[in-house]
Amino acid sequence: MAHSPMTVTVTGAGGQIGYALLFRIAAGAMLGFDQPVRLRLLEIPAGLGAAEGAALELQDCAFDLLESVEITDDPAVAFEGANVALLVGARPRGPGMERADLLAANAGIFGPQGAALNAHAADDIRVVVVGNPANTNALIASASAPDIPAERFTALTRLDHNRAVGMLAATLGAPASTIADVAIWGNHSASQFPDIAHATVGGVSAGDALTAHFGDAAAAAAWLDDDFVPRVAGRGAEIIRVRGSSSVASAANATIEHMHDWVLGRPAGSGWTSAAVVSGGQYGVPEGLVCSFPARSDGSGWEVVEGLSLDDRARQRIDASVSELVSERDAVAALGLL
Ligand code: NAX
Repeated sequence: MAHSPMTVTVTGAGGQIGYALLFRIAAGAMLGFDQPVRLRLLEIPAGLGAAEGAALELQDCAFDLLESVEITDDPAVAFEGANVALLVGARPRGPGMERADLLAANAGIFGPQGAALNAHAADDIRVVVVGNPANTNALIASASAPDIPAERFTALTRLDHNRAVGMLAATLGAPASTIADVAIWGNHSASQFPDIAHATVGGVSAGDALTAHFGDAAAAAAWLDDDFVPRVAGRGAEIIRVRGSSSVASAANATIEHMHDWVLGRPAGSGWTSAAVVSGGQYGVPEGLVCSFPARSDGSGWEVVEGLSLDDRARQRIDASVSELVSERDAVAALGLL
């Protein structure tokens, strides 16, 4: 039986990541190759021309699944009946901008967008925030949407997850498809903790595979602490340095995978992934923070993978990232924005 169309709202649709997202969504990569979509593109006035240009190109693709494209600078119009919202547009850090200024500027975007989602989105709305600071922006949007369950607001750490998988695969010379159960904990920032303690490579523990690769356990541990963790956490800056521009295609790909797995479930036997979801207090993370955890989805919702053992090193790194999330939340609350 044919599916009824789903409405997908993309904010910042005229930007770089927007351009890399729209065509794959319209082709079916996000919601299924049999799922018609209606696209709503939200931009600020300065970005409307770029969004209109993308819409012309979407028309020129004549996608079978694309029912309509609507472009607007009004969040109420953009989120009307939305089933899926990808919140990509955000205020970048300008010269001399302090962290509090950045948080406040983004609260001025994500607060009103949360309120518009609350008033206009469909009952089954699912939101992923990509625009930085993504975790706290998701918290702000959720706080402004009291009628939408907090679990429907997530932030993107799938890119960090994929970076960790890719780096492990490249180091060990193993296909990425053989790597399972990597985890990203904490904030989508330099404080995040990419964790391979429970990961496997072709069914073998990643720790054992690294020990074999580096010759002994101490060398493998040094690589993890001095190379892997900082390089995954700093990969965005590395891409800017090498490419001359920030991550775009990989960010769009991760956004599509996050929403695909949330709506359609993860493929059987594929293990867990990472997603920033509202904490229910798991692993001592304060309730209500939007924090990255190892997470599973069967298509009904994200479920944090519980019961994993954490050694002292992991505990310290997770605590450090979570305390950054707490300080972001407190800074926004101090401004009266939560
Ligand atoms: P661009 O500057 O190319 O595009 C952003 C677009 O958002 C612009 O077209 C702008 O007009 C629009 N915009 C700004 N305010 C808006 C508002 N209130 N409503 C609607 N649209 C608005 O940036 P791009 O490279 O696309 O990156 C977008 C965001 O993703 C940035 O905040 C960036 O930091 C963040 N990222 C997050 C990642 C993650 O893993 N969570 C990784 C990639 C990326 O760095």
